[in-house]
Amino acid sequence: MGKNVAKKLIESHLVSGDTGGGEIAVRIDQTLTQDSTGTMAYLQFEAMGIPRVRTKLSVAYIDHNTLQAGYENADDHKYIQTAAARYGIYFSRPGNGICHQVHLERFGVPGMTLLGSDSHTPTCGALGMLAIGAGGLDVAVAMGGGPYYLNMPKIAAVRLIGRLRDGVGAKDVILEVLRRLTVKGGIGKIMEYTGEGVATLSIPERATIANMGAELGATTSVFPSDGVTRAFLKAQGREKDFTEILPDTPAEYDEEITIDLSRLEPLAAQPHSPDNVARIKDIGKIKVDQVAIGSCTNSSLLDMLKVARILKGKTVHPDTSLVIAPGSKQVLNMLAMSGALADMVAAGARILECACGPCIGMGQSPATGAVSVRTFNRNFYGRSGTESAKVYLTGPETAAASAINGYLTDPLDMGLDFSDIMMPERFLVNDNMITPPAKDPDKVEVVRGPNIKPFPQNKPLSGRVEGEVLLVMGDNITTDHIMPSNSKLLPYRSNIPYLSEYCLTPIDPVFPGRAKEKGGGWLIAGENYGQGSSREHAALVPLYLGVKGVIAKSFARIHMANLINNGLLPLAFAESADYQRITQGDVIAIADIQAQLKKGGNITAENLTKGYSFNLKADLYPRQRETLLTGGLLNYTRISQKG
Ligand code: MIC
Ligand code: SF4
Repeated sequence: MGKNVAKKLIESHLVSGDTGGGEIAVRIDQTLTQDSTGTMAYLQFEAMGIPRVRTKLSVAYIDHNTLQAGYENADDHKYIQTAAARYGIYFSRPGNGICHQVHLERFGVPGMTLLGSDSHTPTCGALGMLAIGAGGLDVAVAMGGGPYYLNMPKIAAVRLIGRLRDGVGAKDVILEVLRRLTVKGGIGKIMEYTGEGVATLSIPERATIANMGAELGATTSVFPSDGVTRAFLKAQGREKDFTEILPDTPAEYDEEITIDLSRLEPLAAQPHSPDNVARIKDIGKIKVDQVAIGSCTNSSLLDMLKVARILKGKTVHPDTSLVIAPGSKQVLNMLAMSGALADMVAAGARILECACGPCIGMGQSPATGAVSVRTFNRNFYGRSGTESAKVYLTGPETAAASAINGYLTDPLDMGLDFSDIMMPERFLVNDNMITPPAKDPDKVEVVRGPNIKPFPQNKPLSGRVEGEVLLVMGDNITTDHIMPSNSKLLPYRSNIPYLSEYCLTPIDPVFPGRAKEKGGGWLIAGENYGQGSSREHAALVPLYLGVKGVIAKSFARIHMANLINNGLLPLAFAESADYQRITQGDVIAIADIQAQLKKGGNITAENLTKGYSFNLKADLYPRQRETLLTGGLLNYTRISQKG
């Protein structure tokens, strides 16, 4: 059996380890950051003392914190802009678009690796890249030329057959995968799309699917780089970046599912999880108060042209608000030139700037108890900024049709014909909002506004680790629970003391006060703790509050790495029944952590309050154990650099 695409990409970048399994390290060609994680990533890069990035290309995007309700966001933008100029990084100015959409259009290169401080970085897997989301510190290390360490994933094939019908889109493909596999189904895996159906999907459609692989918990998703990829790059004026990367025939996969595109129907993820998927038909004609179209999942030109077609000559329902955020300046500019933007405006759509916007709660919070239909990728509880809102995730066709009718509408009932909506032969290429790094970096002063506070750093781990259980949580806790993000909190991503006042408050409003009063302690959780965003703040803020570690049934990949990188213990129950025995307030102690971590294998912990001991799995590689013992990745990197 031959090799699949994912294995080819990994092998061509392998620095250490073995693709048969275990920990591997890959060389990183490109990095991306956005502004809500970027400030911290550049502060960490600066703390490493490296004068200039050592990647082939690094790009800093401004797309998340664009609601400038005070000086804070603008100060962060200035810091990132000046740091980018000084350290050799391209700077995508606010207004230029959402990082993943712009990177796909202007920078992604088949065959290369990309590490981004955002969980949806896998979007560029659509181009045949190995694109992985990580915490800011991992990205900082990659900018400094260090490899990225990960557990060798299993490669799961998603075999596509048939062709999508008009009205059924790429979003329905990934919602179907989520329906079958759930938000835990991709953990430890790369999802590789293969089969004859792949050739029927354009690059933006592939990008929608790769993007939302993040919601499966997958390490990344990849598509082959084929004739469709070449045509897309050519239309972007970048044909020279094309290399063909196909799976061998036949290629070997660890597992496989098949999806018949021609049989898919319009789907929606119902509140409050991306895997709570049902057919639009089965959910029924519920009243829709708000429709939001955009985000890194569904904001391409093709998506927008379909939306404009549905809106043309109609008026948005009087009881429904429709907002549209095109994904990039290129998309918006082309919509304007084609007249499609005029159709949207005429129908009553409220056009937002090319940014994440409502996807991360930056404005457009729905009314109390409202139903909001969004083309986004996450509908976690409270993420829209309105806790009582019910958010449904759909494709753009369903969203636009529902905005017109005022109720959830199956686009198949609209008799749509998109046969004339095609990928353009040439996109409008105008990179005037991308600033190259300074030629004379020594002359650039990095500007730090008053909102930029030092970040907490851990100390080496030793002796006895003891503390109270501060909170016991259930399964699938998201980083939006641990460190909520909304228009009020996003401006403080470089101010950990301020953010700490909101840590875990969606679960327990008095958590921060208790953590401080007890002088820190332990967090207890069920399966898949820390799913969702790559935000390192979900580790930095607990660290600031004195949390020593998290004991869970299992962890989401990026969050587990963020805990280790910041010197917080991620330990798993050896017996899941032990989870039931722990209650808030119990005192848990681990004797001689250094010796226990060094010896490998299970760690023994004691519940001093209830008087029993129990085993914890430390599923960690030697490098991760060392990182924890030195108090996190920054200390570890400094020591290994000296070393
Ligand atoms: C998200 O979609 O949750 C974000 C905001 O893009 C995050 C990054 C962040 O928290 O800053 C992500 O997905 O990594
Ligand atoms: Fe931005 Fe939303 Fe995409 Fe995150 S998921 S990068 S907030 S558009």
